[in-house]
Amino acid sequence: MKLYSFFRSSASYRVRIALNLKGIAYEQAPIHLRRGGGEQFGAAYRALNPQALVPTLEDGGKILTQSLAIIEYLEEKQPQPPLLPKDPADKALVRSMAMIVACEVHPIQNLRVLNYVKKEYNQTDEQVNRWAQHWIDLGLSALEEMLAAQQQRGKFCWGAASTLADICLVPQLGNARRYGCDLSRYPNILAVEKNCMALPAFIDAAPEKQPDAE
Ligand SMILES: N[C@@H](CCC(=O)N[C@@H](CS)C(=O)NCC(=O)O)C(=O)O
Repeated sequence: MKLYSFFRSSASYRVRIALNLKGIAYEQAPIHLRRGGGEQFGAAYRALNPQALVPTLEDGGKILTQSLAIIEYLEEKQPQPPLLPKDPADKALVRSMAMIVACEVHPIQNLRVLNYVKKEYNQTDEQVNRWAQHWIDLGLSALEEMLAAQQQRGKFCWGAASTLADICLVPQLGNARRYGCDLSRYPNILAVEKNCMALPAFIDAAPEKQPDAE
């Protein structure tokens, strides 16, 4: 498998964690999101991913985009270890935690959104950071409440092994720190992060460990 990704991209980071958890070997094709105006906008890459976003996964000639779709593909192709619980209600809970990050928080603090806010509305870097912080804090506060409400929570967002929820959460925390969010307000989230970051699958997927890291 070949993963088109950028070391600092949290959506790419999600897929790297999932591949590592499942023990699937892959090569990386780095796409630099800033160099030369952004390599994601090059014609060759856009032919693979018309949205001009990373990640893209190539598997035996098949091209897959959107990190959650890619992770669900990996889950179906190689079910062990599972990244989603079996029980439908538990599965919905895990997906809902993942979607807080992937559908509500991440899309509105993404590079292209921040660039648009900055240019179209003449905002300073500080104002743009405040925009990012606002949406990240809104999502993390909800997630923190959901974690606190689970009476029998294990070491992770749900249960005794990492799931799709952790895969989405951990990379988002990197973004949160980059934009100056105060994470001390989220003790349950920080405890989950600590437990995840004790696992090789998460450690090896970290941005600073990637071949294109700066
Ligand atoms: N929903 C997409 C989001 C992908 C995405 O936003 N990728 C970012 C990096 S994390 C990107 O490629 N940004 C480039 C840009 O904004 O121009 C997914 O989960 O794959």
